Amino acid sequence: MAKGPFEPGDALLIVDVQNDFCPGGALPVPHGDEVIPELNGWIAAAREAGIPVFASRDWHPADHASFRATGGQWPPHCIQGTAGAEFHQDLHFPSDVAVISKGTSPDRDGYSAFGGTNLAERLRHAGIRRLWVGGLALDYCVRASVLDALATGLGVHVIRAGTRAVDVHPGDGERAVAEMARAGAVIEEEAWV
Ligand code: VGL
Ligand code: ZN
Repeated sequence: MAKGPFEPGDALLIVDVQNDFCPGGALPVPHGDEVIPELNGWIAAAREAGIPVFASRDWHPADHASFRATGGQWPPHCIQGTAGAEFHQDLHFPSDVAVISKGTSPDRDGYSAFGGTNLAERLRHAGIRRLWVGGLALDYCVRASVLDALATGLGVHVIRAGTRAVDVHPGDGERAVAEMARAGAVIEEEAWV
C-alpha cells in the first residue's frame, strides 16, 4: 500500500499499544510489539494526509475490578502513572495525538475506547465518518472498540496486520475478526510493512 487509503472524514484509532501489553509487560499480548512498525506506517500516512490520530490507553486505578485481587480475570496492568501504562516508546505518535484514557473507573471493565470516554463525541465534532483501527488486544479492546464504533454508525476498517490477540482460548483472535466482519467492519488484510 504505497500511499495510504485515507479520505476526508477518516480518523485513525490506535488501541492500547502500552508497555504492559508488550513482551516484558504485566499482561503481555504474544508478539504484541510486532504491531509497532506496521502502525507507525499508518500513523505516518495519516499525518501526511491530515487525518487525525486517536490513541486509547488502558488507564486503571490500582484496585480495578478487572484485577484478580478484586475478583477479575487479569493480573494488575496499566495502572495510572506507572511505566507499564505508558505508550510503547517506539510508537511514533504525532504531537497532536488525541489520547483517550479508558478503564478509569474502579468498578467497570472498560475494554472499549468508547466506554465511559468522550471519544464518540470527539469524533462527531471532528466530522469523522470512518475509523481505521489497530492495536492491542485484538480479542479484547480492539474487538470491543470496533463493535462500539459500528454501533455508533461509523464505518470501520480493521488493520489486521496492526493487531495481535491474547488468545486466552486458542482461536479467540480469529473469532473476533469474524465477529467484527459480521457486524460490518472491513478487515484490511494488506500489510503496510
Ligand atoms: C485489554 C485485557 C485487559 C486490552 C485491557 O487492551 O485489550 N485486555 N485490559
Ligand atoms: Zn485492562
